[in-house]
Amino acid sequence: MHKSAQILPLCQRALASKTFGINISPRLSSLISRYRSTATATVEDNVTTAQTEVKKKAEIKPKETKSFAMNLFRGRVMSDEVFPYPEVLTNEQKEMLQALIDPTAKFFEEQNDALKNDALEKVEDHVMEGLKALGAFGLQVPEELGGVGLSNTQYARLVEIVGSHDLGVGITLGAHQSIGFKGILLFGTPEQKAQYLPKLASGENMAAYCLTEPASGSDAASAKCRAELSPDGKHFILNGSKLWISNGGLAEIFTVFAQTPVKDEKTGETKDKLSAFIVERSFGGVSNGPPEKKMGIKASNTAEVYFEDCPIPVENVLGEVGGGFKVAMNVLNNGRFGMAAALSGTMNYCIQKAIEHASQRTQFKKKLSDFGSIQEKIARMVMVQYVTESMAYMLSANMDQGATEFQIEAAISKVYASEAAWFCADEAVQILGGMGYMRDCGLERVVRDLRIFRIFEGTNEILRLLVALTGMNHAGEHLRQLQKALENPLANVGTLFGAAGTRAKRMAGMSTGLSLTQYVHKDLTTSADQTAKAIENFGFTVEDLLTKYKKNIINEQFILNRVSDSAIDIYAMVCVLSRASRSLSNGLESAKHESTICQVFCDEASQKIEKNLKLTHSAGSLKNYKQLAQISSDVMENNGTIQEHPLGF
Ligand code: MYA
Repeated sequence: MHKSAQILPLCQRALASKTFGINISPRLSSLISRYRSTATATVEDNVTTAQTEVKKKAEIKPKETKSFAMNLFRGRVMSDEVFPYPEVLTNEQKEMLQALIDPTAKFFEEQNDALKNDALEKVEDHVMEGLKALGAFGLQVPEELGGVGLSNTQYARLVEIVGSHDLGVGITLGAHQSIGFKGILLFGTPEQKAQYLPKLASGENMAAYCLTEPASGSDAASAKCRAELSPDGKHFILNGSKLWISNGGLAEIFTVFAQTPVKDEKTGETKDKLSAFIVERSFGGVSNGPPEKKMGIKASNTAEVYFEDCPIPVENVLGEVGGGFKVAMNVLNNGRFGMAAALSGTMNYCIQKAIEHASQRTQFKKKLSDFGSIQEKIARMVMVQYVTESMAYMLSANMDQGATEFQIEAAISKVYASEAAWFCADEAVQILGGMGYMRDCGLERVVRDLRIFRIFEGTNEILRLLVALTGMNHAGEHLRQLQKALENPLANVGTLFGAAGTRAKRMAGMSTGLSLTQYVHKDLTTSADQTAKAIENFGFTVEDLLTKYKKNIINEQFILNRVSDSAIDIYAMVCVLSRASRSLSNGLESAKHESTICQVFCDEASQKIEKNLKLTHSAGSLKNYKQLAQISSDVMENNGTIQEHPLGF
């Protein structure tokens, strides 16, 4: 019998069981009641306040997306963006990139002195001029507007070089083009682009991205800066201040986010909403504080920026009035691959330092590289660098191919890269020992420079929540659709067939049949199976969590962090599986090495995922989370640690 013929009666019987009390198996009954409770509860939570609105919402079909990460939260594999590992550069683009790589690397080797920039707390003037001459300030600006016209993938390859030499210079360049004027590239009108991009591309004008404020960091939407329309309707008058702005003391052009009163056409009510503006320093009323004294990336300028009755012509609204939050988020989403690429270069630098030392230094009559402890460190550094590189170029390729929903992948790449780079730098210092701790070695600066990467462009804590909640919201919408479909099973055979079949198999302890082997090289079959099992397990865990916590899942940060870590590891597994498979299939010289990295990484990651997913629901871990929260609140209440000193006084 065809499978659909079996499943549909099951669903009908299930519905009948609720309505007419027909006996069905306990397994199936539990299956259906869980469908019902999930979806019903999600809808019912809102019904009390706005019944009709919610009904309307439930009727809206949830979005289908090609994003691998979004689909992961439904326990599904959407292979389009991840298998095979994308190759997006045309021959012409490759040639152009190859022509740029050597001069860029040579420039950094011969002209730039990272330690000197760090000591001076600025990028040396001749370096800035040299970078301008190289076109480094307008890498992604279209050629007709004076830029180099690079794709995201080409840009990634060049910032990787910057990241391997000097993160202070990287932030100066990145704050300018990865986020500073990215809004103009993404949302600017043709007039705004023509007016601003040429001088930004040449480096004549520097740009800065102004989102963070003294009282608004992670909670970006709570910004206090305000822009009110002038009585003649020609200008917005901007007031307020922005904090820790990279290039804040150097920029002429600022992308500024400020609250503006916006009238809701339906209700007639006026509310404050963020709007994005292109602000020129020359408009007047713009000033900045002194350069901040920082732990690292000292060569980059960071300053407070003040706006006092700054008149912004209405033509300088970026996107729509009230649409600033969307602009802000999209700029950040679009910039994060650059950070992953730059940090992949930094990791290469750290690995190089570590292996040079480990191959030369002899202790106990053996080279350091012959000791297992050092071998493990080097191998792990190499693995996380490989993962980061694979993620960065997967993401940049997806963006070049026109992907629009990559916010989870972008957040994952930023989190993974910043933590992997921190690990690499720390291990490199450990391998070099006392020498690594000395300033002249270079690693000391890198460690200081890297610390900020887990904090800015979205803290890793906020991005972990973004990953988990964006994915779970997507999965939740589909669960709601299932509830609707169950109310009219005959008209929704397709929806019910897939979902009920998967769930029923799971309830029976069977695999849902999810497989990745068709996408990977045969040498990586075990890794593919481990990844498929992790995806299946992940999807079921997400569904269980949504069923249990419903919309209150947003308050369960201990659990969301484990969900997010699992999503990060699964995406990492898929990136390396895909890339190593391509290398094997193409017969690359490095294929065997990549395959080994892939196998170890997938094996360890699959164990970590299994553990993390258990930690989302096991009684012991839930108890621990409560106790951890208790410990924290006790200490907060006491305004310090509580225990008596071991000496008793
Ligand atoms: S720049 C400052 C960095 N600051 C941040 O990153 C702020 C972090 N905060 C946030 O991102 C948001 O406030 C969060 C949302 C995420 C907390 N993509 O109700 P909501 C949608 C698309 O969740 P909130 C710096 O550090 C969401 O779906 N959409 O909002 C300089 C919802 O839509 P809808 C998104 O609770 C560093 C709506 O928005 C996203 O208020 C310098 C509301 O969502 C998203 N991401 O908070 C670095 N998020 O209403 C230099 C939310 O339709 C660069 N939404 O359901 C270096 C580069 C490397 C070097 C390069 C070398 C050349």
